[in-house]
Amino acid sequence: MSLDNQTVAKYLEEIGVLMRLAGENDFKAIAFDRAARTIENLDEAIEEIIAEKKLTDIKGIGKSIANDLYALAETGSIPVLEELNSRVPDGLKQWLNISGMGPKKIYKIHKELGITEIAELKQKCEDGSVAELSGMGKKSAEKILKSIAWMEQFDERCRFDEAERVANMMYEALKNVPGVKKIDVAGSYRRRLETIGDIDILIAADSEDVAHIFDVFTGHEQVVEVLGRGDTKSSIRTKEGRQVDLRIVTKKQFAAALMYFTGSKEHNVVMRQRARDRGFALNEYGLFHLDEDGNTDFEKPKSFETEADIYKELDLNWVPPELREDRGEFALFEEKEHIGLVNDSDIRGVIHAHSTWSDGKFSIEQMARACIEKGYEYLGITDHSKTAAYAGGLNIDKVKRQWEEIDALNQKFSEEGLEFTVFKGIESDILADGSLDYPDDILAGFDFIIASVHSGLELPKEKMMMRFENAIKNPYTTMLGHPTGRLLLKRDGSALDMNRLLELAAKHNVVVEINASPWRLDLDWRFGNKARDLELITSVNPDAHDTEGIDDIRYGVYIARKAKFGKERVLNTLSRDEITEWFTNRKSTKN
Ligand code: DGT
Ligand code: CA
Ligand code: CA
Ligand code: ZN
Repeated sequence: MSLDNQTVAKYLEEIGVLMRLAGENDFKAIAFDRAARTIENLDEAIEEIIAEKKLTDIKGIGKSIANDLYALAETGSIPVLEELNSRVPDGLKQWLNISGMGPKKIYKIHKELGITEIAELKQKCEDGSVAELSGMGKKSAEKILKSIAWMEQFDERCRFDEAERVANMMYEALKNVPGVKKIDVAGSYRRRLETIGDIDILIAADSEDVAHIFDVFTGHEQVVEVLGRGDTKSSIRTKEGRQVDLRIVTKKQFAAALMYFTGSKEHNVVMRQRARDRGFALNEYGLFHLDEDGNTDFEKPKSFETEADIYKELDLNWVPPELREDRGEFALFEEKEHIGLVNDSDIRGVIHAHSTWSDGKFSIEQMARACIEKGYEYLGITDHSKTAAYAGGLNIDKVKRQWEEIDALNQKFSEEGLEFTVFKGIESDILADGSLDYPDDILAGFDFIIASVHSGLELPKEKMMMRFENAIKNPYTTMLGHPTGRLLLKRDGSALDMNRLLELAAKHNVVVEINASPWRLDLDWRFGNKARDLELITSVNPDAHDTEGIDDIRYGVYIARKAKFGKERVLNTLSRDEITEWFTNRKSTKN
């Protein structure tokens, strides 16, 4: 098996978590955490070090962990992990999905109340038993209940990135099966919705190939349950608990079926009405003439090859799937062939990234070199500000030393002939009264400032709006970070009057980021029309805490498209020179 550093780190991390769930000495667990961090940040490939049996040469890796990893490389498993996995009750592992529940807290409740299932935990929170435990209290019990409710409510949905893994896996498994003429993923996945219910795959094939294709689908190694199988549709559940629907149609029906199963339902309703208004019936099988009684005349199909052909028949240009939500796309595409949505390749630089100076996993130089490798022209580094002490926020002294490091780094890049700039940014907390986290003379030293709320997210709407209004009016604020603070399927966002917030931002020339982390995707695309009316500028920001996190930008681009942003309204589509000038101008025209 191939073992990259990330994979090995994940194994070690899992051992640390399970040890705590098993109530073992924290020292042992910490050793695994630390080894995981070390290996993750290693420049050399861990696989080679394992092969050379030189693991104990690495600082922080003792003999015992080294032996665990040798076993992993040889046998594909780690005995201590296997043992922990069988010792820790499965029910307890589920508790980790409850937002705010760490393994130590879980073990404590489990041990003191003798329960292992989430249903039991719920009951013990309700009857007051959890509140009575030392270090807990009524508030904690209520919080746990709320988190469980959240979890249950959203159990049936998952984040886009989770769906993407499953969708890609099934797509790859099916695309080359004999008889598959066309294949596409439809549904909310194709519309790039931020959370996905089930995954809808569509295949075009002849009827004699259907049974065999369904066999491959339901027999896939990741399938744990076949939910149903008919002549044209089959549904399964994967190991991760995701439902996948596969529909097989004829090649002739494919375009209509793809459009139908891409949805959204709301978009389809309007399309069907447009068809009727023009004497047609539109359904998943195709476009047909209506007979004199107004019924679908299946004998009289209208021919078409592609989705675009169908749209054309209904006096529309092809609507990109992201926009099919009945939110103004019909008016736009009656007129225009396209509306110039931003693309992945338009993004020229990376804004909003953390380094080891605060809670990131890599140095500024490592982050910068990763950006260079990925073809970007600049990196706007934004570690946390001083109030975010839990995330290693920078005091003034550290800010100044970071600036020196960035200056030196830019010097080094230019000596190496690299046309790359690291900009001095900060992710400043928006404090309780809406002020930023440093005195003005320090704020003035940054190239740009992202202002974000990280505490007091649950304040009443008026209070939150007051904070944001002050932050927006602060001349040093360049952009707002993750405006609602939501964590998808985990934590609700702050109560905000988003329309008013966007109006204020536009008025004061403040950019509102689309935080591209698949956990956030915040600004919500549903405010895209408002943003468009206001000519608001966004920036598609990965909020990267490691080099891999930089790639989250593409999720942000999906959302920016869904929110109808064109390249001209996305800040980090500017080139290095352009954005240097933009930052300079922004600073000199403090409003
Ligand atoms: P999801 O799975 O909840 O994230 O959202 P979708 O949009 O993927 O919904 P799903 O899987 O129930 O159905 C896929 C598409 O099929 C949906 O977007 C539109 C179409 N569709 C399904 N049921 C209906 C229906 O009753 N009426 C109409 N007009 N379209 C439907
Ligand atoms: Ca779906
Ligand atoms: Ca479905
Ligand atoms: Zn943040």
